[in-house]
Amino acid sequence: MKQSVKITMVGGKNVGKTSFLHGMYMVMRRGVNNFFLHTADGDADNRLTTAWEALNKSGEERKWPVPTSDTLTRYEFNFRAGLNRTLMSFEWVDYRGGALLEDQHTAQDLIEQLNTSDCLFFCLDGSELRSPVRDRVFEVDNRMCITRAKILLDRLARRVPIVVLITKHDLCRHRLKDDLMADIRLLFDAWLVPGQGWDVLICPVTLGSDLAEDVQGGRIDPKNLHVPLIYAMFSIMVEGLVEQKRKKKAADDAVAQAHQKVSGLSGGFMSRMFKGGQIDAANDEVLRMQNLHTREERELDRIQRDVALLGRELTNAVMYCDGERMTVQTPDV
Ligand SMILES: Nc1nc2c(ncn2[C@@H]2O[C@H](COP(=O)(O)OP(=O)(O)OP(=O)(O)O)[C@@H](O)[C@H]2O)c(=O)[nH]1
Ligand SMILES: [Mg+2]
Repeated sequence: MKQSVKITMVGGKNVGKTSFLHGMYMVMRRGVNNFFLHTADGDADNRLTTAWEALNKSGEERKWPVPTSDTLTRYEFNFRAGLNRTLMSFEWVDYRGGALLEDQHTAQDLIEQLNTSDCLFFCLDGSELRSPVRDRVFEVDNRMCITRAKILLDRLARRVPIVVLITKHDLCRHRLKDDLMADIRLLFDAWLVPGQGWDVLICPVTLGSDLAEDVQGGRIDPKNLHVPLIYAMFSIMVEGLVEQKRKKKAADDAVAQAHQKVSGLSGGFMSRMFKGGQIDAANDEVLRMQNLHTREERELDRIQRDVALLGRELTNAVMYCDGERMTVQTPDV
């Protein structure tokens, strides 16, 4: 299974990408149900922590992130089960808002970036969903760069899981869930229809429900910030699980073949006399294959267990797998 992956976050300007990252880091740094997010880079940890402290002040003292001005900001994180066991290391790339709209040169950079990503976060500003989008689809689409993102993603060499992050959900929390979902379908139809092969999580997040009324004074009280990352890790590990099942099957076959070779060689007394060396070598091969088999079986077991643990965190998540609504079935672990 991949041990090191890349997650890229894109969206329009000012939609709340950096604030989400800061909040997600702080929530997961403390840990959610024994999953943790840490960075080995002390400076990055300092920057993220300081930014979070500034955001947690109230009134004029509250400082929201400054708009991301570089083309992109990168972080290296370790996603852990328990404090010591790293499940996956990943690079997080926060793209400057509006990069989706820009010239060919930036677009080429972005395509290369997306092509090497294992999961994509697309941010939709919840303020756009304050009222039904039906009569404003083209404006919202343009402002949020939705069609642009769809075109870029369609050009990619492979399908990767997508998180549609509804940031600032506090601004549209007054609307019924079904009505919001109808708007999402209208905007993101291309990723939600069967036959296109996209796996999608739709996830509303907010840094605080009171922020809708007062963005400087409202209480910082993050909701759902860990769910998108858990989904990303879950999806990437499910892919790893399929690969590991294939490896385990290959190891099963190799053990069976090695056994066959031994029994082919050790027919009667005469063949045991003349083929003693070959029989020993074949027996060694059986042992080697059995050891390999044990390793692959243990690894499969480990991934299955981790996938089940991650899946438990997604039981309420709105997920689509190639256009079909999906729920996680979690066996006991
Ligand atoms: N109501 C509300 N406002 C938020 C929330 N998160 C962020 N904001 C507001 O959105 C603004 C922009 O947030 P950023 O995180 O800087 O957005 P961004 O997408 O990184 O912006 P660029 O880097 O300029 O593309 C902040 O200054 C806040 O005013 C939220 O959860 N609720
Ligand atoms: Mg930013």
